Amino acid sequence: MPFRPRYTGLIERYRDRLPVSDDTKLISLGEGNTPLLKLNNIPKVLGKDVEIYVKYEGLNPTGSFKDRGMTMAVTKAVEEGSKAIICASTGNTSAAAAAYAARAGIKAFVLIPEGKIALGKLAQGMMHGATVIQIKGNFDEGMQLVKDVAEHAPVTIVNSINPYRLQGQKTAAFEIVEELGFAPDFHCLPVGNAGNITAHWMGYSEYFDDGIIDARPKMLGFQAAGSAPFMRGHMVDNPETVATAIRIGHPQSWDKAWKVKEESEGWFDECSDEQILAAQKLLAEHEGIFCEPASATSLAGAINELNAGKIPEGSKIVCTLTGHGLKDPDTAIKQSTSPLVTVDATLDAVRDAILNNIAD
Ligand code: AN7
Repeated sequence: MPFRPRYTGLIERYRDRLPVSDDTKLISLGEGNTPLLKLNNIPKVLGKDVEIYVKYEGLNPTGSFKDRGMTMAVTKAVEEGSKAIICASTGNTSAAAAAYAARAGIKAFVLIPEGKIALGKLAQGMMHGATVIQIKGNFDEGMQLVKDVAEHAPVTIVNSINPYRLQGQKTAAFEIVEELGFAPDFHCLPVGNAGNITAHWMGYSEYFDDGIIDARPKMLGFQAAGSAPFMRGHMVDNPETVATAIRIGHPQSWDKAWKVKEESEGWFDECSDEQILAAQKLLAEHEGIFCEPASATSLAGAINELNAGKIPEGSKIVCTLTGHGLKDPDTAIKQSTSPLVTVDATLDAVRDAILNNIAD
């Protein structure tokens, strides 16, 4: 029997809505088609009458939503004859770039802020054979260096300033609409460079313009309080947050994101690191869903807006969980309060460990 893959990726699925031709060779790892899960327990824990759905983008091939954009960016880079790609990254973009470059048989160069990327993401970049360049600086400085160096070397930039990235990422909105049968009232996203919120709005708008949905969601963008240029109204030079994925002070899609806010009648807000970690834990402990800290910013933000009455009860909310929790095991273990019990390898000791903990 011939090999017939069950699912061949988002470009194949949405071919007529993406900039590819019949002859384009697709570089794919079977990305997209991620679960949309309705939260069963958290609304009860919060005491709120709301429908919250999470789009679990951590189940993409490299563990984040970046794969949606990267399959498009690398497909087009290869089509245009490029032999090398480059990006600056807080971690997930570099992991996706490294993997898709390996798949395509081209080179990847990734610039990351030294000491400020989660362990799993570093492992991915190195394992997929990218040249990992750690800089003694942050993402924003890395991004500027990438733009400068791309003028002097034969490399294609695959950060979200590459327009094909947002084209790929808009497909997340298509999937949500097809699964729900409507657009949610509110769509909550973590915001770093603001590429993803822009891409989602493009997707919803395309379906709206084609009459597939009759309303679009209010787009809510949430930032970590220490890295919140959209809240400050200007760029931030020394961003800090436990959510290293969104430790970004100079968002690349600044103008586009303000436009999304205006057009969708949405807004930006900020979450403290404590709120972000609490939301991450809430998802893990009450729903069995493990996302990385940055991703939990979408739920942390939704909870804040519900508590403030800015999202009314009865609303239908989608939160994008952008990356998998396994990306950042260090932060997870550091904040876990679950019992880790070490005992002798005897029946008595193990029985006691169970009896001591069974009451919780
Ligand atoms: C898990 O990898 O910018 O607002 O270099 O990894 O589209 O930037 C990561 C961003 C949210 C923010 N959640 O998305 C990078 C990078 C996770 C992320 C974001 C990122 P944008």
